Formats: sequence, C-alpha cells, structure tokens
Amino acid sequence: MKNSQNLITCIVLASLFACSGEKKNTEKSIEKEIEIIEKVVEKTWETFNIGAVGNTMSEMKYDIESITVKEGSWVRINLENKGIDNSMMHNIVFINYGARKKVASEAIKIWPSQNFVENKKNIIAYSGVSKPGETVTLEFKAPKKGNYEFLCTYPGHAEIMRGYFFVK
Ligand SMILES: [Cu+2]
Repeated sequence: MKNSQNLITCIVLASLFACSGEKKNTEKSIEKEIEIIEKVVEKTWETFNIGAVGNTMSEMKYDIESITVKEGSWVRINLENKGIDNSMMHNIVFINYGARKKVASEAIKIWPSQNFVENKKNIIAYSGVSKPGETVTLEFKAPKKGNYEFLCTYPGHAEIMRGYFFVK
C-alpha cells in the first residue's frame, strides 16, 4: 500500500516538473520569436531635444512642458543641460502619473544613486545625470496609452523641473 502511494506521488511530482519545464521552454521560444520580430520590424522613433535652462533654483526649467508620443513607438530624449552654474545638475525621469512627490522624496534620500528601489514600479525610464554643458540621451519604448509625468530628481528640482508625458 505504502509503495503504491509512493509510486503515485512520484508520478505526480514527475509530471509537475515535466509540465513546468515545458512551460519554461514555450516562454523561451516566444521570447526568442519576439526578439526576432523586433529585429525585423523597424522601430519607430520619436526624438525630442529638450533643454534644461537656467542657472538658479528659481530660473531652472525644461524648455518643454509636455511630450506626446504614439503607443508602441520608441522615444529618444536628448537632454541638453544649458546651464553654466556648477550646481545645475539635471536628469529626466519618466514616471506614472501622480507619483512625482513620492519619487522626488525618495530620490533625495538616494541621490546621486538612481536605483529607485522603493518606487521602482512608478519609474518608466530615466536618464543619466547631465552636468552643465552636457547632453545625455535616454531611449525607451513608450508605455501603454495613458498620461504620465516627467521630472528632474536632483534634490530640490522636482517642484519646478517637471512636465507631462502623454501616450496616445
Ligand atoms: Cu534639475
């Protein structure tokens, strides 16, 4: 009796492992197919040249208030830091709508790291830090249709260095 129970347990376990193994293989082959398709289908890029202007905490801003892109397109942001004062360091971080204060307050704690551990789910994409005179480029795939925001997470900048990101 005990032996037959063990045998059944073995069969059940073996089939479970077999199933999960098969599932993994299917996922892998789907991922590979997607990779191939993405290589064949040309990406549609939407490029934005954004300037970060100003040399004081009250002057500084992005020279663009909003960005609108099509769903499924690839977004390329060239962020040029047009400041000359060394305290003017900027980045650009795309986030879920309404998460600006949360993301900004976490960024202050972790600056200059940009790991966004606590609020990672709110981050869509982020650039590197641009010093005065530098341009940084950020490329990412537009998320699903909806309203989003962007901001600079350098401590103290998020209140005025911000804008809206619309995916249509
Ligand atoms: Cu900034």
